[in-house]
Amino acid sequence: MPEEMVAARAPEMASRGAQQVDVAVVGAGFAGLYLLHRLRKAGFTAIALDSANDVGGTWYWNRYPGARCDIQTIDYSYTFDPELESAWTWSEKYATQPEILRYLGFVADRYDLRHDIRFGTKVTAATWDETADRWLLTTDNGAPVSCRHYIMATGCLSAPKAPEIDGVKDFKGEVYFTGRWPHEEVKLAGKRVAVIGTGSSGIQSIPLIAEQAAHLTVFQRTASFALPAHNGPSPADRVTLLEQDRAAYREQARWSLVGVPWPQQTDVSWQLSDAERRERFEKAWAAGDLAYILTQLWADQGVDIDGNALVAELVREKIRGIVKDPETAAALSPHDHPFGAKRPCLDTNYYATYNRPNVTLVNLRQEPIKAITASGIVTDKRSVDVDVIVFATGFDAMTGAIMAVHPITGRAGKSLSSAWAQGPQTYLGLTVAGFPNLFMITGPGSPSVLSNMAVSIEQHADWVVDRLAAMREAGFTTIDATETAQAAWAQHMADCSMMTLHRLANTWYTGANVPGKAQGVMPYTGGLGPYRSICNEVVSRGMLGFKLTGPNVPEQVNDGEVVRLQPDVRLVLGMLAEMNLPPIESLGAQGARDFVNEFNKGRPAGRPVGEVGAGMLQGADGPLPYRLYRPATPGPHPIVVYFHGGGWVLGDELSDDPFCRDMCRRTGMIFVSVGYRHAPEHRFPAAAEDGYAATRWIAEHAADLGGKPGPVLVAGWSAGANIATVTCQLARDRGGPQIAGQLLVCPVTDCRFDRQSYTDNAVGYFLTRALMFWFWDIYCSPADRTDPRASPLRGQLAGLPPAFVVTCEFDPLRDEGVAYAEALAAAGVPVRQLQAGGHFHSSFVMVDVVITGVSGRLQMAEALQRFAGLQVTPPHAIAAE
Ligand code: NA7
Repeated sequence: MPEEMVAARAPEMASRGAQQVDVAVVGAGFAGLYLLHRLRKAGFTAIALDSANDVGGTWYWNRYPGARCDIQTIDYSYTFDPELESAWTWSEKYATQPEILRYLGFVADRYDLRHDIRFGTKVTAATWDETADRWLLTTDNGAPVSCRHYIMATGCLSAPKAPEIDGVKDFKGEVYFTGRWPHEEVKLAGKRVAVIGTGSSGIQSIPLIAEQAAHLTVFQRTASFALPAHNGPSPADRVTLLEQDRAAYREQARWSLVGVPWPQQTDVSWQLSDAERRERFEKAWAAGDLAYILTQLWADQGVDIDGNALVAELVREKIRGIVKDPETAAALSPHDHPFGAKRPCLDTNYYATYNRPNVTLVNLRQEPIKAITASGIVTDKRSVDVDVIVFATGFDAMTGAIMAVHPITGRAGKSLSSAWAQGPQTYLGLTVAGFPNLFMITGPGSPSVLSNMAVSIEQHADWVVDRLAAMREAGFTTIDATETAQAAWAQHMADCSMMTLHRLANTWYTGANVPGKAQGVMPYTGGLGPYRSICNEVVSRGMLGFKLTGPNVPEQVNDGEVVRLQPDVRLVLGMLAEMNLPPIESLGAQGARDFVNEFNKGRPAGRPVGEVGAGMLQGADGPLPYRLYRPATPGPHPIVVYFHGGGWVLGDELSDDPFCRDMCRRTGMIFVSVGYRHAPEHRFPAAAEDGYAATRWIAEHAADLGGKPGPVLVAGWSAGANIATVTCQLARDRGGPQIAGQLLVCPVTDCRFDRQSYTDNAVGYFLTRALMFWFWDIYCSPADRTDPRASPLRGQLAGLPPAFVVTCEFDPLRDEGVAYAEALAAAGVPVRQLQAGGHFHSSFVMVDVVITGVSGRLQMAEALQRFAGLQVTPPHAIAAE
């Protein structure tokens, strides 16, 4: 038989004698057990395979001293069956590994799962058989398995990482890995022990090892943040909350960001005094709860480097208070990553352990390990002889268990390791294009380790099993993600990763702990609740992003991108939609103004600047109010004349207050926000003429305002950007003042409504086409609209100051902004553009709400600084103010 024919028939031959099931699951931990239960209930034949000899998954292997969960056990439990919940009571707030293992055994027995689990069995290869539309699994123990669907419930932390230190094999003493701790008792009494690694496993085990060992030497490369677990009985208030309304508690957890029902924190750090912040921190420290301290201090702690630095310093202060030797305390204090960007640890007596006379800390940042020898560990500065080395060096996390454990071959012979050579690519963290009928539970691209795993696992397993049941119902036998959907998910993941600080730490979240591994934030940072809603949306939009096939039904390909908006924009628009607000144009001018004023009261207050002042300036036809924002740095500063948004009808010099504060801080310039006149009381050209007159007045009074004499700059958002650029045209034509540059954010530049963005974004993105019609009608009669003072795109553009033009993808005004930038460039004006993908009209002015707007404002600030001839401020310098 020719070789190709042999190869083509290989799966068929191998599948002879194979165990035939609908679904095979790898792993018998939290995820594998629940999957088996659900699959069986849904009428599928299913088996699980696990290399361990019992259930438990990560809790089977990680049996080192002190191993416990770090999410409270009342939350770290299955929730699918209320009877199971009442049949099991945890003995402690954070259960030990043996108790969690007992729980999983109890679950396996209660639902009679064991007889469908092949223990002591490793999958050695998984191959998609294109002719049969089935997966074929070979194993190291017993028959192969032929299954329609293959689900990796392999856990995120199940492939221990190699120690990467020379000489491990030469060591003559005992060697243990926390992730593969022996089942029999390990006797450390009287021995000299070394622990390498100070992540959770090291931090949990070090205090207990120190109690037994004659001497313990801890080798620390990166200091972690650790907080006292205050273990004991489950806190009464949490238990009461759960028991009062179990279903509501669980539901709230399911829709929360991290899978534990804590409310969303809204106070931002700079709104709180030092004393208030300290009080909150002390409460969190006393609570001994990771989910609490990571979410409940202040709203900006996880998203803003300054808000985060406050927490980090408070933790370091605690470390200094506990550890007596200042040098050891300093070495134990993390300075190289934001708090929470690497998983903080829950400990019992960790820092106090370093006060013991039999414990030594070796700071590998100052003296790296050179080698392990027959008798111990040699660093740059010393040689430490030991009897035992414990490697608490972590895991090839998230992808290790999926990719490195066995070869997985999908369509057209493509291997998963080649598909993921540049980093994991998934759709929803659940599927991989080109690998039909393969699912991952808590894989890369899912919230997984950034959430309460128990809640994530149930969501994933439910979603997968429900999909399999729906496919069966419809006659489909294969499901495969489309490349478009997968690429869009990668973009969404990248957008999400800009919202949090995880990207700023070298951790197992990013793959940085494994030499040579592709780098990038692997878990989904957009939060569990939003993730759940996206998975639901995929289904409600007809399995968006999937191709489904079956022998007797037409193929269904629903290609597309499930999330195109920036993650926080999606949340904001979702919240607005839920509020069911009346269309602004239905409220009348005064009603709309009242509405906007009321609406603005709910937004985060802007950050402090050096000084905020108010005054009156001379407009085109009388005095106008202004608001002045002065930086904290020594002046005189260049002045930016700012025009607020609001369609020439709404808003005032205060209405873009957070934006003006933010830009004042970022640019180091004075912002003067002008209260120009509004329609319908003052129609065109009142606002335009006021803009010009105000700019002239401010330029003339620059020194009195504490500003730098010389050219001013102009900036504006929306209709304010219209006024800003009209001002530039008038200043050029009327002999001054000199303007050094213009920042135009989502400008109105033309009175035409037939550009594509008016159609694409007519409704659904807050600024609607109907609202723009209304604004134009109130401001300007049709006969006047082609006047360049209303539609600056129709004016002469040559000789205008350099411009930075910002447009947003989901904005009716997008295309006229782009057209203006292009027209400026064509007229020889130096112009740069920011076309902000996934953003909507209000993205950049919703400071501290739309977090992904920060990078855009950073670029705007750089542009203004360049226009003013200033040095561009590096982002972190702002914190110093
Ligand atoms: P982690 O958190 O990855 O910690 C591993 C530790 O081992 C960490 O301090 C590493 O330092 C250190 N390490 C790794 N390799 C070396 C070498 N070659 N030399 C010195 N030090 C090394 O794993 P854990 O098992 O503690 O915890 C994993 C998760 O389990 C935890 O987050 C909880 O979710 C439960 P590094 O940071 O790489 O400098």
